[in-house]
Amino acid sequence: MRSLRIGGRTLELVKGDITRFEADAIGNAANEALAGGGGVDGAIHRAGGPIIMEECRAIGKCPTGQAAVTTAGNLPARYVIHAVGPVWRGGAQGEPGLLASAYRNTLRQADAHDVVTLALPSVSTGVYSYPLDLAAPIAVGVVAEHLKGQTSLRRVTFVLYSDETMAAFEKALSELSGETS
Ligand code: AR6
Repeated sequence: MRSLRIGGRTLELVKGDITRFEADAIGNAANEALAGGGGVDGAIHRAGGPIIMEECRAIGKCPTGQAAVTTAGNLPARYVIHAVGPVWRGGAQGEPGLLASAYRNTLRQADAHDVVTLALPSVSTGVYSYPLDLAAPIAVGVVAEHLKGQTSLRRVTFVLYSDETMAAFEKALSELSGETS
């Protein structure tokens, strides 16, 4: 399953490069220092240009589980919401709660900036090694819950980079829709 309607809003899954996706805001999978790096973070800074790093430096740090907002430079978006997910350390160090919190705070930041369309990557499942089959249900679950409540968002799109990530998110979305129907 690749899309789900929730209270007149849409949660969808698309395969692709988030730096090319047109939305009011895109999410990033950042680190606490907001220092840039590899993965989707590197791709966003490369495509968006130096203004994003300048704004990250001005913000300073962002603790794990939180999210910080900058403009989006040359990207086809108005904002980048830098979410800091947890490093996977076996699952007993609060990782599920911190991952949920990173998504929840990203969605709150989106609302605070009147974002209507939001694109998100799969936070923590690359360099930070969070197992995909455990991360995907948290990601879609938090977004689905948020879309049931008061929000400016009308469409949230997970833009997923690999077939493996897409498969894990499709499974999680199917299971979620089974639970909610
Ligand atoms: N568009 C969409 N998804 C992408 C893209 C892209 N252009 N590029 C990679 N991904 P990661 P993390 C996927 O490693 O695990 C950085 O160094 C990727 O396939 O980017 O949260 C930061 O600075 C994976 O599914 O983020 C931090 O230090 C997902 O994005 C650290 O890595 C997340 O992988 C954060 O690690």
